[in-house]
Amino acid sequence: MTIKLYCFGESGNSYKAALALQLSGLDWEPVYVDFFNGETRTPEYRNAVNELGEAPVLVDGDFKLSQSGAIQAYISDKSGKFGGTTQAGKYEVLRWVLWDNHKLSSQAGMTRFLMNFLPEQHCNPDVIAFSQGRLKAAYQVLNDHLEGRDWIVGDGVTNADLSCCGYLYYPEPFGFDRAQWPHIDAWLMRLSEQPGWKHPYDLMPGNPSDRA
Ligand SMILES: N[C@@H](CCC(=O)N[C@@H](CS)C(=O)NCC(=O)O)C(=O)O
Repeated sequence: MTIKLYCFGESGNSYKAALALQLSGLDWEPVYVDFFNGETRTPEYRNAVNELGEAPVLVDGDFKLSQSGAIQAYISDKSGKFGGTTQAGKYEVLRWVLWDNHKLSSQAGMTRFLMNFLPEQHCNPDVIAFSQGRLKAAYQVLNDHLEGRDWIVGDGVTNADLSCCGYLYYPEPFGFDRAQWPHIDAWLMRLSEQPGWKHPYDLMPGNPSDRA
């Protein structure tokens, strides 16, 4: 049965799940979530799709799951890929996924949203500067970790990579300049060379140009 992923192109959190599905080789298809017209806030979405009011959501037959990190773990269990190859490696992958969800992607997603998708009158430059400061510290951690390594954990792609990259391929400015972080830059390039890799706007429906 084809796995469905509720997602939209602008969503880096959705991208983490979509990319894991895509690279796993599992049979899947996207279901477009009209986030920018408020779909995730409707009672229908919360009742039928996700009580948390978020994308992504994976549906595999009768099984439904939200939270990109949980979805990635499900994909790993089903495909045997990206979850880490040893017991210690599995915890190491989980450690980086949790770090990403807290320190990297949540900040990057919010900063990108404030700088690109929110009407200008609602943007607070102090909030943006604060978030960018926290992000800089996160980029430093990731860049330092990637020095001398191809992948975040072990010697192949894992959910640690598929999580941390969630917002880093997007073209909209949010203060992340790949050229300033050479080890992150090389790692993003390496990941984009994996067979089947696609950019978020090519992998999921929905693009800022739809609203232009
Ligand atoms: N920790 C969650 C975050 C999910 C999330 O915040 N998704 C955003 C889109 S990127 C969303 O649906 N937000 C809806 C809202 O805040 O109303 C995950 O990793 O899946």
